[in-house]
Amino acid sequence: MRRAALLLLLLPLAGCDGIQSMTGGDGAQGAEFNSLFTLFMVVTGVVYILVIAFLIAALLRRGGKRTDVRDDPGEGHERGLTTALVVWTAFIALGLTVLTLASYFTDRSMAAAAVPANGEVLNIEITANQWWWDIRYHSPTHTETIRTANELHLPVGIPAHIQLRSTDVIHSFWVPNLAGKQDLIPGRLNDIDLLPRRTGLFRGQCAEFCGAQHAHMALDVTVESRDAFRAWWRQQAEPAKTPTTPLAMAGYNYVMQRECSVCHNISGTGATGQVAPDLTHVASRKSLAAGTLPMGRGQLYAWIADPQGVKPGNNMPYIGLEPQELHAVVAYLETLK
Ligand code: HEC
Ligand SMILES: [Cu+2]
Repeated sequence: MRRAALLLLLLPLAGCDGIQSMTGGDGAQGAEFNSLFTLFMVVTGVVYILVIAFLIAALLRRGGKRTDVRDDPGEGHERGLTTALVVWTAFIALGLTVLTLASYFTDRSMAAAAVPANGEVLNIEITANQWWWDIRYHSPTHTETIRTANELHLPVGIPAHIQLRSTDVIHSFWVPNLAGKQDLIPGRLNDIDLLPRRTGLFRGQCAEFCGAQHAHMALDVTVESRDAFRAWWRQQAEPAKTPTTPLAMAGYNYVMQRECSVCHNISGTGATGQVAPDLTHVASRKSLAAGTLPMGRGQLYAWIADPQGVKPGNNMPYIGLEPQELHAVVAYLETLK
């Protein structure tokens, strides 16, 4: 029983590792913050232990005996007490000064991490929706923009400046491996800076309760080399390819002629909807519906056949497709690499 309780206590620590972890220091801002957090823990921990130690010492000394308050403990005792109080106050003042200075310098180095030495910075715009992330990348000159959803690609060592908006309720952008949280608030522009320090796959998660599917509002984050990032950018900037098989072609026709194209955008086609995830390269992503399902043929079938069954309450309606139409639509979506 005791052992089970102990194991249960340790359970939250399982969250301290891997792709969604605050302790990895995979981003400059996150690492800075972790050092500050550790310093706060040490200083406040020492103060806490001292206070408790003095309390216990006082209780033991009193030894349960009643002492008469009128008993004069003597002048030496009073002087000792004064010295102790002065030392204690100085100790507290020193502790607070250390924490204040550390906060100030952490703030400065976080700001410095957002400003690259060579002026190279990535401009990204994220709009939160119930319950998915709409993501736009602007080229340095803002002449070219690519749009994707629920996935972030970041080149290692290059600061990313991200503007954050919301179309409906308050959400919170959080990639624990890289940095702290920042809210996305309707009618307001917020921002956050990231500086990834190592390559890898991470998981972001909306961190502000935003409705029934809040838990299904995740973000795949890929930190990669500059070359890999450039290749990804080039591929995302391409319009969708025209399908080559008859089945995929039938799916293309269905998507263009039916309601899908009213909500979804597919670059290079007549689908220009703006209120749903951009599908131009949907099959190149790692997951579907903001991390609800991994990307794959079976999951595409499941999603298109019954989006409300997979993610109840989300803003894609059930569309009654005939089996042949479903085969065709999935075959077309799979070509959108
Ligand atoms: C009324 C608007 C609307 C219509 C019509 C619609 N969708 Fe969607 N679709 C959405 C929204 C909103 C989402 C995001 C849902 C979420 O993750 O919460 C979505 C998500 C998707 C996704 C997953 C995208 C991703 O990156 O996770 C696919 C694929 C998709 N829709 C395909 C289709 C197809 C094919 C059709 C036509 C049969 C269609 N949709 C019709 C609104 C719509
Ligand atoms: Cu949320």
